[in-house]
Amino acid sequence: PPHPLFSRFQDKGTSNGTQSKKALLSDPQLFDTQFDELVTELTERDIADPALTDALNRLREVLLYNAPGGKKNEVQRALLVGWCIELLQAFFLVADDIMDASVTRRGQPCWYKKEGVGLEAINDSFLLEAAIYRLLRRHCREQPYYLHLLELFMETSFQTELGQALDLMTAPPGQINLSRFTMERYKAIVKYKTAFYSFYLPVAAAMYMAGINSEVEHNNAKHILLEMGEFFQIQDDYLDCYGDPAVTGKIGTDIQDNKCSWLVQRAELEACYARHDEASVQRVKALYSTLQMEDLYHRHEEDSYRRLQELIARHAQNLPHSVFLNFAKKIYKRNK
Ligand code: DMA
Ligand code: MG
Ligand code: MG
Ligand code: MG
Repeated sequence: PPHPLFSRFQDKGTSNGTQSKKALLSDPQLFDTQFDELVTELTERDIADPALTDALNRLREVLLYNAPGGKKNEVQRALLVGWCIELLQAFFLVADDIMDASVTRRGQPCWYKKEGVGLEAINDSFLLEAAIYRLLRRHCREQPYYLHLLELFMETSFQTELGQALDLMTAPPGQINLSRFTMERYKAIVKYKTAFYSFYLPVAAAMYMAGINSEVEHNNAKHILLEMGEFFQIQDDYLDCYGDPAVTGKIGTDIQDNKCSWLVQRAELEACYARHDEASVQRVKALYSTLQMEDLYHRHEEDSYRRLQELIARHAQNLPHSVFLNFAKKIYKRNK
């Protein structure tokens, strides 16, 4: 299914790309069409020896009689649950774009920005959410994992809503106070608003459908996926500023919205600078290194050396240049 991990950036809904892939994956007839093609591939294309005709006809008969049927239902249900995750994402995004005063999403105007929609989009987001539970009920009610999926979707929604609450209350319009933006707060926001629904949810849903219910297994998966989700949101913050809207499909609003974005690093300095404990010192150094201070310094060193040589050439007319150049050589590229 169209994996929710990618849909925030890649489902531009532009011309055809992702949309047609989605249609293909959710259409039972196309699933059967693919099977027909596989049968042809196995029985006609690969082997050309006419002596095998009878055996290949036999293979064809065996395939057609035995392969379709059972498993396909599970695949169809897995695709359905994939769509439910897409609906959950759509539900959050329609509301998120209103709250973030965004302009575009997936390469088109945000739903609430459309002529005649406006704040009715709030109810539309509720409709998208309701659709999830109707689909799950219709298609999965008899399955042993039905209750697990229901609880998973509800719990994930709650976690995401808590994350959005943190995100919004950390960004009060017009009130600049960078001390609100701590790394601890940042991590909590992104874990709850993004990592659960974008990363843990799809894998957990698949695990439940495959009958993997153990809490230990789920916690192991969660451990990895939440970490991945945190990085994903850091990328989202980076792209909000540096991404190309033609590629991301959305115009960034984090600066205007006073958001606690990963790019706002001053609070980290305020928390750790002028402190004597080793952990604080290391956090400042980590910040320096993400800002590529080493590169910056070396570039400055080169520039400065070049400028000085020019100065010496221009201004040291009576004294020998070596007086200055020897001095310069002593300090440039020094490491002690
Ligand atoms: C999105 O955070 C979180 C949810 C729950 C939709 P965001 O506002 O940074 O996302 P985007 O950049 O896609 O608007
Ligand atoms: Mg947003
Ligand atoms: Mg948001
Ligand atoms: Mg964003």
